[in-house]
Amino acid sequence: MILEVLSSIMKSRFWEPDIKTVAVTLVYPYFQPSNDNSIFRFPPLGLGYLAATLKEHNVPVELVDCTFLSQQEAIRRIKRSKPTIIGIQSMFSLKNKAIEFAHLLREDCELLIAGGPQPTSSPEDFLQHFDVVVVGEGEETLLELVNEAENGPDLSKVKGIAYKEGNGGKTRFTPPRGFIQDLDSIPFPARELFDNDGYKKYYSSNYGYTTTPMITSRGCPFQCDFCSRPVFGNQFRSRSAANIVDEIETIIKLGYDRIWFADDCFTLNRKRLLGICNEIISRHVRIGWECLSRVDTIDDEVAQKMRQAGCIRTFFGIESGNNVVLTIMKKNATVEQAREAVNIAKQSKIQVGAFFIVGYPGETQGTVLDTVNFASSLPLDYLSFTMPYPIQGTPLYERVRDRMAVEEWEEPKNLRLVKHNLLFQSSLSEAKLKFAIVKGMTQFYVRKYLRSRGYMLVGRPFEHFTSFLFKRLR
Ligand code: B12
Ligand code: SF4
Repeated sequence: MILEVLSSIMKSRFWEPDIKTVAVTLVYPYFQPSNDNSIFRFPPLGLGYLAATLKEHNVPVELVDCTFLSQQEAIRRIKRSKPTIIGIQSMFSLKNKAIEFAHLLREDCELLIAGGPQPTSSPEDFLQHFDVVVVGEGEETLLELVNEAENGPDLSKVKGIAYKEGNGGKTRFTPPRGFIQDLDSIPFPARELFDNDGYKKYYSSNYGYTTTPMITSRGCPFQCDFCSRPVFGNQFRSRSAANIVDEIETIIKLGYDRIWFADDCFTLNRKRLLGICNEIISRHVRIGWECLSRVDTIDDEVAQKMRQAGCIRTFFGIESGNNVVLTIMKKNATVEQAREAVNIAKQSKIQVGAFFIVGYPGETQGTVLDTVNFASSLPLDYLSFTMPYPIQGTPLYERVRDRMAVEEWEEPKNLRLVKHNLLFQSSLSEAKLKFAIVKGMTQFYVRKYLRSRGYMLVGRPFEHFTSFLFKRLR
């Protein structure tokens, strides 16, 4: 009798050790395409943050980043980790793969959770395949889900989620969680769970340097028409300069020689930016870095300080070479500002990359030509053109949703010359836009490598001839 009582007490929660019995496996279902040489190939920072929070609370956690794995190997690793909870990250482009994984892993866990930008903007699409969708920032929500999984679970208590009541019942949304205000309170991402060797090998063999991502702020107050900010929203929140540089030091210890700042706009707040640069300089921290900027945030003093603090390259979302189109995009910046920002950065010896979009709703063939001609005339070190991607929740999506040509984003086939698909019906055909992209890239390289004399001899006639062809093309 006494033994029975003792054993029932032992089994009760009172006797549980501090280590949780729920084990979590986090999955980034992205597979590197063959012949990949993208300058943006990163481990999943968001999952690194989730893993760090779980670890801080003694929750056993594993991270499976599929980037350098085969699907078979990825599934084997996930199953081998014997998870109670599987959490799968998804963004716009990973939706199909995340759902496929959910089906393959359904029997291998007790709770299947989707999280990330796409589940946040369209939870319903994921709830047909997952038990729970985490809406927004995941650190606190996932931890609470783990605690619930141990205790109940009573999902209705967890803020910031969507789930189906009963078996296939009504969708329930719990109250929103709200943004994490003190970003310094979040532990640094669990970088020891990233395949650092794999990423270093990838970068050093393709580019001769090694880089990894880090994020110093969350949220962006701008309202660009095509941009989806479901997770971090419009409220700009920043970490302190000291906290940022503390994390930079941990990255240096891992042996990387560059950092890619994944902030929506690293240069948004001038005072903050100068503060970070000064902290890097005063602590003698030496590492190269790259970041995303807006063209209206750069001036000479800022650029020089950035360079002094190690900035190697900055990327501007210039988007268009036509001010009317920039207004349609609600970019709140002009072509003139873009040229000036590129020149300012170059004068401070910062390399410049720029992103452009062709075929935006409201564009004419004239404005597309403005964009490719403007882009190729800039002294850029990196240039990319894309077609518009209408992502659910954006004003762009609302405008074209009735004329979507394909329901889902597909990874463009790697062997195609221009790796972009036009996802909606437009008066400017996909073939025409692809032609514009090839024209823009060719003009860019001709200018870059043939310099001004070569440009006058070859580049300019090429520009005129291809503009003529472009207008003829249907
Ligand atoms: C770095 C980055 C990339 C990298 C890769 C990212 C990676 N390895 O994770 C590269 C450059 C390759 C990339 C490519 C693209 N990207 Co991108 N990218 C980003 C960027 C700038 C930062 C991502 C990041 O690290 N965030 C920081 C971490 C901490 O946040 P997080 O990942 O969202 O994670 C948090 C939550 O989402 C949640 N969470 C995330 N996963 C999970 C999983 C679970 C289980 C749970 C519970 C919670 C959870 O918790 C985390 C912590 O709070 C974001 C913008 C942004 N601000 O996030 C765009 C963003 C994610 N990208 C976007 C897009 C559209 C693309 C492209 C389609 C662009 C294009 N036109 O080609 C391509 C897709 C390429 C492909 N083939 O998949 C959109 C996604 C929108 C959407 N609704 O899905 C974003 C939001 C940009 C934007 N504002 O439009 N991108
Ligand atoms: S495109 Fe950049 S500046 Fe515009 S809303 Fe998105 S993150 Fe902000």
